[in-house]
Amino acid sequence: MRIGISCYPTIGGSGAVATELGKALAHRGHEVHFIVTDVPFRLGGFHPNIYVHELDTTTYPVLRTPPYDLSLAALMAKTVERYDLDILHVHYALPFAVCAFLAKEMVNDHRVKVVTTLHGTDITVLAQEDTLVDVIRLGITKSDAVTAVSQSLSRQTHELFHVEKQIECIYNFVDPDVFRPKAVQEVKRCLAKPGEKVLLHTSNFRKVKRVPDVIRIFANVQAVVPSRLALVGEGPELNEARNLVRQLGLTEKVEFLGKQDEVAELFAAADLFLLPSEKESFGLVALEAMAAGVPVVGTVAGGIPEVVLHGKTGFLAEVGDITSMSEYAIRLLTDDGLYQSFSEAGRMRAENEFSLDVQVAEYERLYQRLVESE
Ligand code: GMT
Repeated sequence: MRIGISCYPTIGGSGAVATELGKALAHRGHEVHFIVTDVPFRLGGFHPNIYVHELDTTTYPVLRTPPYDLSLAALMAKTVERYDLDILHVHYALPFAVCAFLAKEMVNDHRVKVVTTLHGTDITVLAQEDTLVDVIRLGITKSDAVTAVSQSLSRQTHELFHVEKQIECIYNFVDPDVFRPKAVQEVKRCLAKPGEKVLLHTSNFRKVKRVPDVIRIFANVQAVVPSRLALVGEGPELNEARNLVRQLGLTEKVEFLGKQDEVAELFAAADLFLLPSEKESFGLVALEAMAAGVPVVGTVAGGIPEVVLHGKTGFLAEVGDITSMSEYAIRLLTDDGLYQSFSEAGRMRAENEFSLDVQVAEYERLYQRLVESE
């Protein structure tokens, strides 16, 4: 098949999923066209069967802002026509589903099918904006198929947007050959002293991630278990996080690593992953941790319980329950037998339920069904 993919190419779960999906589809012999504002961060080197079409937005003094969405829709339409695309798969309702709808209108007679994958904040956060609800609903209803990355997100979309459309759940995935347990002594030495445990958190440091909870949990843990905290990523709450670390006197024990493209080795070097989010449609980072054999301590928010099995591959508590999460973390880090069983169960769950091969085949089946539905 010939498949167009649009996503946010910057660091973030949706961009990572869209890019890995594109790479996997290309590897399976499909022709993949990324229609994007920048080269996606996870694309890496050259891949046969992959084409990148970068957006060049028009500026003109009369236009107060460049008409980014319209230019993107036009580029989608051109790419559909030029490469005779079968599928246009967009990741994030806003603006991509609406751009894809416009593109389809522009190429009126074309049989291209639009698939929209909902990733989370497009639904759970932007639905709070009255001005955007109708436009997101339009994108959803005009798509030929809509998928969500968890059952929880699919349910929430129905509740918030009152759409009748079927929203199929196709879970996110991980490449178990990339994210796997491995001895990474050098990385570990950079993060901690011998005998210390490494706690890891990676995110875009937005409010919903509750990074201060990560730091407070770590403060409790390090008082009992010799340990360090590695924080990966950056975003609006970064300064607040730095201030809190200073206030709690933890500067020597917390490492701010900033944005990192290659995180598989960091996961492999960690002993525990913390994800205390208040909103999380799936929690790709939790899955990556499990694939690396690292248990997760987090919250029951959104789709996290569909990924992390409480009492088997991690421990989950209510949002904001720092005390329980600290106790769970200490329990895991001080009980070798329990730790080993969680580590193995997490790895096995990632391989069996969420591996790249399993979930990419789900998308292929969906595409095939749409192409044959003419
Ligand atoms: O987590 C973020 O804030 C980034 C966001 C994104 O759009 O890239 O992540 C969302 O999509 C990921 C991939 O499907 C999910 O794993 C994240 O749970 C989801 N984030 C939220 O729902 C807050």
